Amino acid sequence: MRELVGTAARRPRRLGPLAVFLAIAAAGLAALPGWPLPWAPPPARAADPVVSNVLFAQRTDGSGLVDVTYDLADTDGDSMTVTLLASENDGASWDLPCLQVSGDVGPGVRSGTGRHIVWNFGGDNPGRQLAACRVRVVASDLGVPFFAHSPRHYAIIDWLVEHWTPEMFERYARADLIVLTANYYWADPTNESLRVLDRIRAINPDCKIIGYVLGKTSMVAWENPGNGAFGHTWWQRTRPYWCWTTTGDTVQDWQGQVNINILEPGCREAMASTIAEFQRNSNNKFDCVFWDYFNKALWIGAQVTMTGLPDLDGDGIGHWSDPDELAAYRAAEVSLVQAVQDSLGPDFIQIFNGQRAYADSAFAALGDGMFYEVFPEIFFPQPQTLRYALNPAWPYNLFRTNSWPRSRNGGPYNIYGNTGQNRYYDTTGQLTEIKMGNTFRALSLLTDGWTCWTEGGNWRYGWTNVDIPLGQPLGPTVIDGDLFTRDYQYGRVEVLMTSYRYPDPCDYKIWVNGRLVEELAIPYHFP
Ligand SMILES: [Ca+2]
Ligand SMILES: [Ca+2]
Repeated sequence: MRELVGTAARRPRRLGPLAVFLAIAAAGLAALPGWPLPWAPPPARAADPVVSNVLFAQRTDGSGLVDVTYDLADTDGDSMTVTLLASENDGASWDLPCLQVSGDVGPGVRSGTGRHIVWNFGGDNPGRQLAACRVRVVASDLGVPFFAHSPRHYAIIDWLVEHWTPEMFERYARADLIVLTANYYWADPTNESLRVLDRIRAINPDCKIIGYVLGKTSMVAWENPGNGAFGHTWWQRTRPYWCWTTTGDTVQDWQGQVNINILEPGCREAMASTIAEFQRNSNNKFDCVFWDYFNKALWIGAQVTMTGLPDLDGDGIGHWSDPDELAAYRAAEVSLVQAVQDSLGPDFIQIFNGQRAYADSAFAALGDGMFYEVFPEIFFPQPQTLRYALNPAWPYNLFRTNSWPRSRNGGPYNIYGNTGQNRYYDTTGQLTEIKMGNTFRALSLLTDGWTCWTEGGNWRYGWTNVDIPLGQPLGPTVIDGDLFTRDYQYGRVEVLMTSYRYPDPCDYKIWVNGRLVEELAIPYHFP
């Protein structure tokens, strides 16, 4: 991927009937290195595409159309995917809508001089007058488009991905936050030499990359050194702290995982120091850890069997009816988070999975965000789950919990995710998958949360088909009965709860500058 910026000249030219004018790129082109842009070019490969001579000019016929020309070269002859981006703030952000484009843009663009894009600026930005504008042309020879999206709250959670290709670096780098399983990146010979995290950051320096770690268990499979050096070290160092039941059985809360006793200071020390040691020694340095997970008490998956009751303090009283043990368990979670902060500093982000942070503001404030797993099925009372999540009168609503975590590290990072799949027959009789990430995006636009996409394994709902920029919010969400609306710099989002009942998603609409660009109102969807 390579890109260049057309430099705006200070020669605004007023147009006719549309009352739209736009600064016109004169000649100057800017090479990118050193520019404070959201995306920097990745390390050069022999056959990277090269974009040059980006120029643009608005037609003077009153049509509002802008002609963008550029030269495109790829020495190994790849077909390229070209994305046009625009900025009205001198490149501080690139979310000025440029959705209505034609010509040498999108997939299938070949090398050549004088490539030509027609941008319907007047259609995308009716009535807007700009004294200065910049455009960027981004070309990928790996088939990846780089649309602007806003707010910059797109997350990918992929606990399964382990093997990387050049195409994947570009595809994943479109997100603003990525959660990856730390054991696949710390001390893994292939991924250490690949420097996976640096490659993602080379494309998107603003992307926060988070290492998934365990908050209260060890993987049984990590006894085998072949399943990862970090995991095996974790297994060895926490082996003395396995949890036992009242009848002497081992405690498991999920298949393949054995619980470790975080009530023991030595166990917490082993966990925190192992995380800190591998983070410091690895080429793949995460911005943070994602803890899986912290609840107020142990929760045992239905598929796990054991005899007796978990008894972490060994007093013969089962976990759930032992007030001292429950208090100690909650205190141990706090100590564990503080131990990691003591080792890696307050700038090291910590995100909590699990239901404790959803309802405990003091605990949430120890970290930078929380993950709403299986959202909104878990925690929110069914079947009116989202009605609670968006109700300001309900104590754990998303507007309120988003104010609990720290903001010093760019957060809060409250992430809405669900790996399930939901389908319906649309108005044409076609079985259609609801892209839950798109639905969660509408909710994120209201609540300043993060919409979550996952790829790989059985999590196949992929990336959004509607990267659409709205710019910055102009104010808080306005609630009028079942209708939730919020205005943005370049558009508006509307969520309607009237026919909502989980698992059916809520209806929503998104406009860009007065034009409807996205709608879900089952059985209808657009686009
Ligand atoms: Ca190429
Ligand atoms: Ca006990």
